[in-house]
Amino acid sequence: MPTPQGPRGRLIRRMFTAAAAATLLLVAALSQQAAAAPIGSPVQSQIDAALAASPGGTQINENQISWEDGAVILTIPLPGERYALGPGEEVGASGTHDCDYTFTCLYEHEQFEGRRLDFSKCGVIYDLGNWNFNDMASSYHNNQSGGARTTVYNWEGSWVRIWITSAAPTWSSNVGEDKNDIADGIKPC
Ligand SMILES: [Ca+2]
Repeated sequence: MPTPQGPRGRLIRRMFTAAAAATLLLVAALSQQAAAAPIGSPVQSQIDAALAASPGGTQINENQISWEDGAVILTIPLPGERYALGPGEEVGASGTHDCDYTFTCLYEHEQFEGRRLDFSKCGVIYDLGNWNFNDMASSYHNNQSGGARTTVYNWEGSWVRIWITSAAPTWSSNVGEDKNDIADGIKPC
């Protein structure tokens, strides 16, 4: 979150205490997130928004979109569900790292909750902003074949690595406070 620049920024900094400024930043962050993925909005409207934001996708069922012939799949939790589950997927007892074999997945929230993005193509860095998923990833599951490792990046004018997974299969239910909600790019393998 950049600090306000210029005369208006200096005025703002004078006007508010550090605590008030922190609150403003939090509100701005929350409203930015709400704009990207309206909480509680119908699944189909989220699907429509994702299709519009990232052309070339195909809705493959009620709550999933596929791009690049299935190399990228977005799954949106169904109403009342904390987990993004595709057809036939079930929730484990205490959260579930449920990325399909040969894919590496990012989850919107810790404990593998919220929207899920699945990737399976090597050699490219995907911009998570294409799926309104920048600054959101909180947990992951790398379930690719052959011990592949996934690299995740923050955008700081260039791609800056924030984590690389262990050899698949591997997962994290919580990437940690310093890495939470900052990822902007992923190199699946
Ligand atoms: Ca970021």
